Amino acid sequence: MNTIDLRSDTLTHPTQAMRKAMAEAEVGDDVFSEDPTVNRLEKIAAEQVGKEAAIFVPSGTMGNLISMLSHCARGDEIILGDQSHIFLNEVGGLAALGGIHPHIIPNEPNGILDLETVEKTIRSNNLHYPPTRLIALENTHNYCMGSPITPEYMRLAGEVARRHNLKIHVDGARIFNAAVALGVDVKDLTKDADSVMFCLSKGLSAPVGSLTCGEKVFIQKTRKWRKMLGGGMRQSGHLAAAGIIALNGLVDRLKEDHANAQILAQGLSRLKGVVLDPQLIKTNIIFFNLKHPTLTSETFLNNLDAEGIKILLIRPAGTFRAVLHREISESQIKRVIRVLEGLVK
Ligand code: TLP
Repeated sequence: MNTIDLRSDTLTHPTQAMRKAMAEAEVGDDVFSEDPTVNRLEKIAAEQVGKEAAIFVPSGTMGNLISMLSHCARGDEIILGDQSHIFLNEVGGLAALGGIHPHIIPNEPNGILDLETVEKTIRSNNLHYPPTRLIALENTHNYCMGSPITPEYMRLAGEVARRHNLKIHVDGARIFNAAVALGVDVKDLTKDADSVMFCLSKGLSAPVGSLTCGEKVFIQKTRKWRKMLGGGMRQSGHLAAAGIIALNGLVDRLKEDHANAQILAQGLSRLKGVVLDPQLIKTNIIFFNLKHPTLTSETFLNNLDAEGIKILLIRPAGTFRAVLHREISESQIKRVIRVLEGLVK
């Protein structure tokens, strides 16, 4: 039985073309900035998101952290959403390692931060307050149904930031999903941001790595932080080679994952006890609640597991996540729906 693993798009394996490119990559020591493949990947990444420079890092978490460390000093404050990955899932690195104060405001259901609330949250110049330095946004917004954030919102957020002399960082782990879903160039989603991190290792299927992009001077600062955190890699061109294949060939196909997510969401929404509005699903991430009279979360997961289907339990009270990716086909989705129909009667 083939496992249908819907826990995350991080589970994707490298394609054959990636494996070949990785094996054959021309490499050097990247700490000396002498790995030609890493240099090429960084150039392509910067060009694609419309920034001056980029840095290749081992993970999205490190890409976000070095961005925050480079924008802020100890004691500075960042405004970010209560559902953001940085706040929920990055081990509090900004506070633990950066001495940066997170000022949390609620995410709207579609992942944005209400800009009036942001503006009210920005600190005035008072002896008692930490200085607000940065607004951190997330696109697509993982925990808000994978919602894509629009260029128009980014433009308005940029206006707020500039009015108050703040920077904007975008956790764009899945920003290419956002661009594909909205039918816009990714640059339209990044031009109002000072820095953007995106991942190669999610829907784009590369085995390892993320990029942080921004102005040259900013990226120089991030290099120092990356080194301090132990992220100075050596012949990392072997990894970067897969990233080049991803950026040059695997972006457009993300729309297949979005279409499959829609099929699964429609199927799920018809099941007894499942709470989900499929219209809210715009990319590859589905969150749903199970409120079934007899089926517990644990039994639900175990029964699916016995059928070779894996989804992620987010909250024991019955919130689940399913993420579509390159290794899940439409026929597998249909099988998942059939199994679910048998289970949730
Ligand atoms: N997200 C992972 C888990 O950590 C939850 C996933 O399976 O979705 N930003 C966003 C929006 C993310 O979703 C993730 C990973 C990251 C940053 C961190 O990336 P990595 O895992 O490469 O450190």
